[in-house]
Amino acid sequence: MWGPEGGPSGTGQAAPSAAASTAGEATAGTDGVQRITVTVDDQLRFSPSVVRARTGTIEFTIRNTGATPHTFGVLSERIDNVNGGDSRTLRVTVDRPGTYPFPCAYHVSSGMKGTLEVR
Ligand SMILES: [Cu+2]
Repeated sequence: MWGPEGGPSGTGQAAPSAAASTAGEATAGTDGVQRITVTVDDQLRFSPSVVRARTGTIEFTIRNTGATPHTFGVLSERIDNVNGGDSRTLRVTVDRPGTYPFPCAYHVSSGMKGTLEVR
């Protein structure tokens, strides 16, 4: 039985899997490296799930605030494992504008995949 706010036409909260994708912009430091922190947790998604950057070197910090381990891979670079509570960094240099997926190898079949958009 649906609660007072539930049901298909209810006004209750959306299911976690229906969470909208979020976008973030990598910010260039004085050294020219563009940096962004991507948070992962037990929701099996990247936040932000869309990372925007310019061509050049991009440094991702993957911060796992949950308990579930994840991986992070983009182009030919990869962090094999980020345990709960850990942070790991990965640098990648992108020469060409384009759209590059960054899946979690453990959970890509559950939809855990983000996108790097390079312009
Ligand atoms: Cu994962």
